Formats: sequence, C-alpha cells, structure tokens
Amino acid sequence: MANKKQKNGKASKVRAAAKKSARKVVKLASSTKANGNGLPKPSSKPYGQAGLALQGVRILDFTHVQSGPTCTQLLAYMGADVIKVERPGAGDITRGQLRDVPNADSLYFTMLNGTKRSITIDSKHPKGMDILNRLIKICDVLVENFAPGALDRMGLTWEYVHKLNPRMIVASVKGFGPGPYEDCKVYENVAQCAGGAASTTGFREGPPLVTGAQIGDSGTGLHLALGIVSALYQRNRTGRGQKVLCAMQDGVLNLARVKLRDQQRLAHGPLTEYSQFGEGVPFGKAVPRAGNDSGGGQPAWLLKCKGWESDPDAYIYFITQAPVWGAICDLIGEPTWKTDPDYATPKARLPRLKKIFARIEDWTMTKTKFEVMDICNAVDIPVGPILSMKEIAEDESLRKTGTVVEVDHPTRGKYLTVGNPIKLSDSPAKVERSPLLGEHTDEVLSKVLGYSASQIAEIKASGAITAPDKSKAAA
Ligand code: CAO
Repeated sequence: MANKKQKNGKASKVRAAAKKSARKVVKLASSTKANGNGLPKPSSKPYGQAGLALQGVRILDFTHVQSGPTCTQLLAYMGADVIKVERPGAGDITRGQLRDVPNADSLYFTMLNGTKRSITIDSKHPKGMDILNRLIKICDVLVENFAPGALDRMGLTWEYVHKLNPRMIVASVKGFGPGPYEDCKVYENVAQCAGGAASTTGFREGPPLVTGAQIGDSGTGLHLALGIVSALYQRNRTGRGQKVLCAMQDGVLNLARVKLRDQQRLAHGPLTEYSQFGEGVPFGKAVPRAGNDSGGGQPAWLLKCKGWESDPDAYIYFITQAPVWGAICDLIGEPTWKTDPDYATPKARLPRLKKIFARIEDWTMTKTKFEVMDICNAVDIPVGPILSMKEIAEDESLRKTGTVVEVDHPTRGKYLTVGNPIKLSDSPAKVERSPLLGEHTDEVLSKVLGYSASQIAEIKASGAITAPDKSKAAA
C-alpha cells in the first residue's frame, strides 16, 4: 500500500515536471516565434558575460604532437572542456621533446595544450577501457590524430563508439585521405611536400623549401576545428554524431590553392606576374617556385632596409598596388614614371619589375623598416616589415589583444603562448597554462565520472591509470 502511495506520489511528481517542461517549451516556442529562426531571445547580459562560445561541449582528447593538440587547444580557448587522455608515466611525447628547462614540460607541449585537463589512462588495460567507456558516454567529441588504424586497435572503432554514444562526433587528423598513401605516418614537412606547398616555395634556382609556418600540423588542426564545430551544429538538427576527417595533404593543398590556380593558368600562357616572365625565363610544365613574388594580382617583392648588412630581418615587403602607383613614384623620386608609357600601366610594368624594385629598394635602404612602414601607410601603400620572433615576443599591441599571452606554470615558471587568434565579441578567450601529466586524473574520475574514493584507489592499484612501478619490475 505504502509502496503504491509512494509510486503515485512519484508519478504525480513526474507528471508535474512534465507539465512544467511542456509550459517551458510553449514559452520557448512563443519567444522563439517572436524572434524568428527558432532562436532564443537575445541575451540581456552585457557582451562577454553570457558564457563562452563552446561552454557545455566536452571533448575526449586523444591527440598528441602538434596537429590534433592545435585543434583541441583552440576549442578549449573557445570554452570547451577538453579532457586530454595520456599514457600513464609517459604522456604526450612532446612533453619531453626540445626541452629548455630540465624536468619541466617543454614549450613544445605547453604552447599546444593550454586550457586542457590531463588524465592518464592506459587504454590497453581493461579497467582503463572501463573509464574510457564512461568518458565516451558523456563526451560530445572524440578527437584523435594517431597513426592510421591505432584507434581501431585500441578497440575504439567508429561502430563501437557510436553504439555507446550515438551523439558522439569522432574527429581525426591523418596524413593522407583514402588512397595509395592512407596507411602512412605523416609529420609536418611530409604534408608540406605532398600538399604542393614545398614545390612552389623557394627560389627558382634552388631546391623546394618548407616553410616555418606549420601549415601541415597547425593548419590541419584549424581545419579540423571547423569540421568539429560544423558537426556540432548539424547535430543540433539530426541528434547524431558523425565522423570528421582532415587529411594533412588536403589541408596543405587548401592553403596552397592559388598555386593550383596558377597550374591551370599555365595552360593558357606564361604567368606574367611572376618575375621570371620579366626576366625572359621560359616556364616549364609545372608551377615554378616564385621566390618572393606576390602570388596575387599586385606585383611585390622583399626589399632591403637601412641596417640590412648586420640585421638579417631589416627587410620590408613592398606591394606596388596599382591604385597607389603615383604615390610610389613620388616617394622614390621618379615622378615621370607616372606618365611614361613604359611604367604608367600595370601591364607595361610587368616586364620591368626587376628594375622597378631595384629603384624602390634604393629608397627603402635609406630608411628603417618601421620608417618605411609609417611613410608608406600614410599614403596607403601596402607594405609589411619583416618582424623577427624577438620583435613579436616584445610587441605590446599583440599582448594587449591577447594574441600573445604570458601564463604561469608550476614547474617551468612564466612562458609566452599564442592566445586565441580568433576574436569573438561575446566570448572572451580562455587562455590558461597546460596541465601537468595526469594533473586532473582524480578530479575527472570523481567529479566528472562519479567514481568513489575506494573505486579510485582500486583503479590506481590495478595500474590502469598509473605508470608501472619500475623498482618493483626490477626486483
Ligand atoms: N594507452 C595505451 N596506449 C596508447 C595510449 C594510451 N593512453 N595512447 C597512445 N597509445 C598507443 C597507441 O595505441 C599506439 O599503439 P599501437 O601502434 O600499438 O596500436 C601507439 O601508442 C602509438 O601511436 P602512434 O602510432 O600514433 O604514434 P607514433 O609516435 O608512432 O606516430 C605520428 C606519431 C604523428 C607519426 C602518427 O601518430 C601519425 O601519423 N598521426 C597522424 C598524422 C598526424 O597527426 N601527424 C602530425 C603529427 S605532428 O607533426
């Protein structure tokens, strides 16, 4: 009887809750109707105080080295809770690579893993797999950049993950997409070479060159982040997750697409904006390396500035944009070039670019790169000083915008990192230090997954989350 009463009480509570939530839905529907597009009413909170863009999104982060960590770090900056899973005792290999401070995580690691939580789990241990199963059930996105097949070998196939959590988005970076190279391991420069960037970088007379900007790793991480956010958006409609794949070769090609443009233009004649055209050097069958040519429709080159003899970065990139040709002529002391038929039009100038840039350089060599910057920008001539990493690290304006951020780390002290380059007016970036190896293991197990203290002790004793005790192994 008492049981029936209790049951009835429970049932009426459930009914009341259902009615309340139905009222909420009706209220929401009417407010969304007023607003259109099914969106809630605009928040009345001041901009920047309505939470972070990805607040509430939980990421199971299986990434390592650079490409994957770049992606999940950005998502963390945007407010996602990123739980990085690392191998007990070892962690992400970059923690110990290129170390500058003994016994402290390297800058390689710390600058790619800010704002994340670290949990150590041996995914090949049965208890480790139990923890992962629970994490899979409560996370929104699993991100990984293991070598091809490694995730499947762990048992975390798409089918397995999707069965445990149909809403899970599984996002991967691989070196190559499906095809002859799909099983290959890939690092940054392999992707730069296979994605077409290296063959088009460097000087015509020299070998292909890789670039310092990590377009293969960080570039692909950025692509992956966009794929993840798109999949999250689509999930709002479909209720289900999907696979997101970014191949590094594809990411590099996407960034080098103007060179595939030029490859096709080559079939219709020489590339007249390349300085080799002006020098009378015939084109071959493939897009050549173009040195410091602009790559766009406005001829440009890198020019020496005052002090170039001793300062390797005393250079300015100078763009001879057509609308400001007159201003350029006045600045360099060649006013007659404004009307001279050999120089007056962009087409007439193309075969004479070498001579033109030599003349402009005579002028830039009399000024520092910052003086050229000020003088040219005052008359709308687009130029860019070559900034060294030292100058960037010391740049006050980059600190003010949060693009360069100083954070404090418990074992290595203060270090600089690159903050969020994407600025959202209603979502301030959350840029924090990187976690120590396993720093949040207990916290995630207890607070996120609900394990009790005795269960955690049992898991620790099993070796699923702690490194094997080497002294015991030796005994
Ligand atoms: N517990 C237990 N095992 C773990 C683990 C954990 N928490 N985390 C990783 N492992 C295991 C993996 O299961 C894998 O084991 P198996 O090969 O036995 O299945 C092993 O660690 C190593 O994984 P990996 O092959 O990905 O690592 P690697 O150092 O040999 O290769 C890399 C590195 C980058 C070449 C490769 O991961 C790769 O090609 N990734 C895809 C492309 C990419 O992102 N490249 C950019 C790298 S940044 O320059």
